[in-house]
This record gives sequence, structure tokens and C-alpha cells, in this order.
Amino acid sequence: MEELSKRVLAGDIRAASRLIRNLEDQIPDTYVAIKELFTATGNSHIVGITGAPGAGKSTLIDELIAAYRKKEKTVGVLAVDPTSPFTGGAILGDRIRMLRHAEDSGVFVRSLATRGSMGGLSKAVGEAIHVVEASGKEKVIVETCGVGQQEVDIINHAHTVVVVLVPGMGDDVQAIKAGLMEIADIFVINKADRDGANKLYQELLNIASLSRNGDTASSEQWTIPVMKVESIAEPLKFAESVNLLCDKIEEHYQYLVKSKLLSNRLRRKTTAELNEALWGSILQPILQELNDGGEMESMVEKLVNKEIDPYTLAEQVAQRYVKK
Ligand SMILES: Nc1nc2c(ncn2[C@@H]2O[C@H](COP(=O)(O)OP(=O)(O)O)[C@@H](O)[C@H]2O)c(=O)[nH]1
Ligand SMILES: [Mg+2]
Repeated sequence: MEELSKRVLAGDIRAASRLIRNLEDQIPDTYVAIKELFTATGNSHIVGITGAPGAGKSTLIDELIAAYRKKEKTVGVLAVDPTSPFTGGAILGDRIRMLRHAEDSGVFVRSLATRGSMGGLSKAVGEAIHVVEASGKEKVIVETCGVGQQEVDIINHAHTVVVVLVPGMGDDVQAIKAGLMEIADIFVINKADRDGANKLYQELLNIASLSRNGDTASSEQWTIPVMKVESIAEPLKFAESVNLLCDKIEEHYQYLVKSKLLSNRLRRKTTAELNEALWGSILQPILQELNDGGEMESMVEKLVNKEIDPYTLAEQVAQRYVKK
């Protein structure tokens, strides 16, 4: 087994961080480490926290870490921020904000740079989660921004999805209905000191009471709770409300375990992973070769000139590469 994998399995935070960086940088053969870590994964509770940029997710997570540490749970945090593709302010901001946990070996915090395509990001997140799980963190919190497709993608990685909304930030109920309803296990109204918090609360309660979240095969149902998190301007109240949120997240996990839905979610997660791996080992090399050889360009040219259609072209490529 490789040195780095061994160190990750022993809980070495710096090794975990290095491995994640190698994954981000797509250093060749890094996947070998992922193979070695795989059997040590699947034992953590993955909590997705999603919402618009500026909704206060990182601030909330910082306090959530403290709440988990009080329960003597170890915590890993992966912050995915598509709004800063380079090493932008948000990433530095997250690091500084969560610095109070820096000396605590029971806590691992890392921002994920989001270079490359959407699919690439999802793969990188999945792999980074594996690294954190293998390093022995019991709770893995994944922060994602609610931008476009990405927030929905979190459902492929997380067991429990917390959707963070802020009064008066245009998080109107139509938008919530459209996409977030299907993925939310818990709603959080953040910055509940703001105007409109009660209105949002009522609206969300209405929506939540209609919801039958996901997996209908189970006899037990989970009604989406709506939690208010107090302003950070009142640190004690803030900490108290985050503690309640922490308990609620735990309750959802216990619900998943008892109702056997955890294994459903694990299957969904694993299916997505297998898809990524198949894409990576089958389609990616083919696309690479077509690109490098200039064939992609000439195919596009033919399509533009209407000499052929994309389906026929794809069939021709498939005949060349796929033996069956
Ligand atoms: N008024 C108010 N501001 C907050 C609260 N929580 C966070 N903020 C501020 O909102 C801004 C964005 O917070 P951040 O946690 O980085 O949001 P993220 O982008 O969702 O991770 C920061 O300036 C925070 O200080 C809150 O409860 N009340
Ligand atoms: Mg953040």
C-alpha cells in the first residue's frame, strides 16, 4: 500500500489534505490511493449543506463543528465553492473562519477548488469525501452553493441534505418548490433576525407539511422540519439554535438507519460513483484521443456542413472503440 494511503488511514490530516490536492490537480495514478482507501469508506454520515452564496453556510458550519465536538464526534468539512474557481477570497475566508478548530485533530476542514467541468467537480467531491471518510471522520459536512445544477447534485453524495435559506434574499417559494423541495431533508432559515423570517417560516412550513420526502417505499415518513437559526450577533442564542439543528440532523440520520433508507441512499451514491468511474475509464480516454488527433474538430466541421448527423457519427465512433 502506498505511503500516503497508509497515513490517511491512520488519520493523518496533512496526508488527507495532500491526497485531496493531488486529486484536484489530477496527478496521474492518484486513483490508486482511492482504490486502496475504498474498503475504509462508507461508515461516515455525510451531511450536505446547501444554499445561495452569502447565506451564512460557512458561519453555520463553524458552529456546527463546535456542536459535534461537544458530542465527541469527529468532523470533516469540504467546502465546494464554484463562485471562486481560483484561490479566491471565499476559500481564504472559510479557512480563517474555521481556524478556531485548526488545533483540533478531530476536525478537518478543506476547500475544494472547482476547476474543470460539472461532472469533474462531482467526481472530485466524491473522491474527497472518500478520503475524509477513510481518515476516520464520523461526520462529513459538504458545503455547496446553490447555483444551478450543483445543488441538486449534492443528493448524490449526502445522506442528509440541509437547505439554508435567508429571508429577503430572493429565495422565493417558487424557486424552492422547483428544485430544492425534492432534495431537502431539513430546511434552515438562517439570519432569522432579518425582516421576513416569520413569513418565510410559515411558507416553508406549508410546503414541508405537503412534502413526502423521497423514498416512498418506506412506511415511516420524514416530514421536513423547518429550523430557525438565530443571528450570530447573539452568540449564545446562535449556538443554542445550531445545537438544535445538530440534534435534528442526528435525528434524520437515525431515521435513515431505522427505516433502512440509509442503504437506499448508499446505493444511489454508489451508482453515481460507478457512473463517474465508467465515464472516466471508458468515455474520457476516447474523447481525449478524438480531441488530440484533431478528429473531434473535423467531425464538428462535418456536422456544421450537414454532411452527417451526430447519431451516425457517434455510432461510427462506437463501432471503432466498443467491442461487444
Ligand atoms: N446578519 C447576519 N449575518 C450573518 C449571519 N450569519 C452569517 N452572516 C454573515 O453573512 C456573510 C456570509 O456568510 P458566510 O458564512 O460566508 O456565507 P456562505 O457563503 O453561505 O458560506 C458573512 O459576512 C457573515 O458574517 C447571521 O446570522 N446574521
Ligand atoms: Mg461559504
